[in-house]
Amino acid sequence: LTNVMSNETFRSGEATVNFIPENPHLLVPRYEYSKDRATKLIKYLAEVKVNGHPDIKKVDTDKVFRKPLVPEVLETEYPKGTKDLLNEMGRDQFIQYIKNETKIFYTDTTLRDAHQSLFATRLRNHDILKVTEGMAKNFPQLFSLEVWGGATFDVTMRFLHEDPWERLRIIRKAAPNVLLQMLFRGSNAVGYSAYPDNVLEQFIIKSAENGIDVFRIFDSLNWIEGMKHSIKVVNEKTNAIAEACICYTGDILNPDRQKFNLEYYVNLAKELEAAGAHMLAIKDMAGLLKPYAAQVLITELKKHISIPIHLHTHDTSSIQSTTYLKAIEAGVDVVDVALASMSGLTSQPNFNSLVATLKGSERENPINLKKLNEYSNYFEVVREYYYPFESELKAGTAEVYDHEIPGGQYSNLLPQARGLGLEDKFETIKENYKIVNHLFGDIVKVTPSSKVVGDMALFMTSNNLTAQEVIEKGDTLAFPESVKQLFRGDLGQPYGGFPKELQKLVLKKEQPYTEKPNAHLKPIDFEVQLKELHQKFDDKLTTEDLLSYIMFPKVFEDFYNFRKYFGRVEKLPTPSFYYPLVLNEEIIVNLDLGKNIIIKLRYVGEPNEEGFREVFFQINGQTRNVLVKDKA
Ligand code: 3PY
Ligand code: ZN
Repeated sequence: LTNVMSNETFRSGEATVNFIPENPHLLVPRYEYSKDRATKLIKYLAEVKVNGHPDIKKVDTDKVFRKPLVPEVLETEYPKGTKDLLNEMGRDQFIQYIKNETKIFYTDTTLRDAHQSLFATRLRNHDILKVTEGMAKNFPQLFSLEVWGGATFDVTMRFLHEDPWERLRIIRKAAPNVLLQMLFRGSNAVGYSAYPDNVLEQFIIKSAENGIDVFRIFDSLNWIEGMKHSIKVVNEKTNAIAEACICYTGDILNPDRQKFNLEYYVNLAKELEAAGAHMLAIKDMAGLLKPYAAQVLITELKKHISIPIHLHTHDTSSIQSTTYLKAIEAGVDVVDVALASMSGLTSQPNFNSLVATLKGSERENPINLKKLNEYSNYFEVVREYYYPFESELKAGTAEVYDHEIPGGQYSNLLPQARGLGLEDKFETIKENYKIVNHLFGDIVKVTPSSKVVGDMALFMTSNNLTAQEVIEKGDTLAFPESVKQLFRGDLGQPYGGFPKELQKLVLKKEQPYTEKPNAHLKPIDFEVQLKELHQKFDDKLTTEDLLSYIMFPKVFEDFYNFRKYFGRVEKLPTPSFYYPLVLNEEIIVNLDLGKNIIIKLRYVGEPNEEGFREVFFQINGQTRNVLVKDKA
């Protein structure tokens, strides 16, 4: 039986010969769907219809979304990729292979940093999964796909109501042949504050078990003590690659910015290699590494370390592809890029154009450019769904060399300012960001240290404070909580120490410390806590869920309850997840492999005396209704 049989037009006999060609989805076979699962989803759709999506302030009702074209995948088998090579060769030999190859390797960041930096990390599983298998089959030459970690972990639960572990597992399944990479914030794992060592350890082990092959480990102050433990755990407890970062800030070629000079970075890299890193990442989170600086830095690093070098940047200035060219000439091993339509501005440089540029050059790594363009075209259409989360940046800006705001933070700062009623003062906020950096003694700014600088910049802006006033009135100011945490030592120790005068003003009577931030945190008893988790929620929950709960207790609880009530909203196509359906709009929802249901919005009733509206749908032709409280 197919859905055609329950279609009203078809049953009324009014269908013409064009009816089936025009409505191919009606040929989808019907099956006995779980009423419960479908009911949950229509509760969600009804809620968005009546009250809108809480994350979206203004819907552009004129917007018409195009239909994304999923590129055809011709290969049936997965071609041999880097994951297969790692398995075959083992870690040490694989690392040697990466280092010795002449060709340049690529990491595609489309599924992690690109959307984190362009539209506030909102890319949903639904849009990811349509192309993961195809990307893995078409681009097995990739060094890796960066797909996890950073802000994706909490945002998937918090805003997308998806399980980050599930996301990792399904990506792994769809891309078994290519290395999968994540961003790991050292002592802060994928959170914003330090966790006990045994939580970091368990998190790394579980991430590797669920599919991570490359851990990019950084510390938000470049404090090596914040990274050592994670490097060691990856080394000793997994078969994965520990890629440790030097976070790049300042400008090594600027004589006025010599706090973070060439020698500083080379020393840090040597220490990371000695700590057991298998690869070095230069993490240029704000896109400050200029082309000629990259040439000098890579050349010098190559003289002093023997592990491969992986370069990461953000194209905020619009000139970072030339940084890659200089780095490639200087012998960098891997560069981070994003599919064309997901590249540029606060995201990574353009994958497609770089592949085209290197054609015929000594370090060319041939990749099917036609296919790359097809995947870019797919994301060009998909990206439209996320328009409310895009930053206002229209072109590259040289201002980034001044304010040094990381790409991933930039796309968040404007909404944050808007939330505080400061959106007209964005210029002042950027200026204050720079001023705060100098007040703080010129520090590395990346999650979470960048957030502290941002909080302080917003604080100064909303209170109309100058740098001088911060110092003069400091003993009476109630500094933001995150600023107190930074100066107390909760994020570790900055290079060169904290400015003492400001530290006193911020902390008042409290004493700072210089041990590792998690030195005072009690280890977690996983067995006991898992039991407690089972009691609190249900006994199907796993150690992975416990890790989500330990890191984000409130977010996890909300996610759990949301899913219980609304079900697996990740199954909904993205437009219907974010925007109200229009009357008689139909969507196809794939509940399980090959099991589709068709949901059609039929009617929205007037509010009753208690303010509830009855919303009518058809699910596979059968009428169903739900009651939703109208919050207006
Ligand atoms: C993160 O920590 O999420 C980042 O992307 C830092 O650059
Ligand atoms: Zn980044």
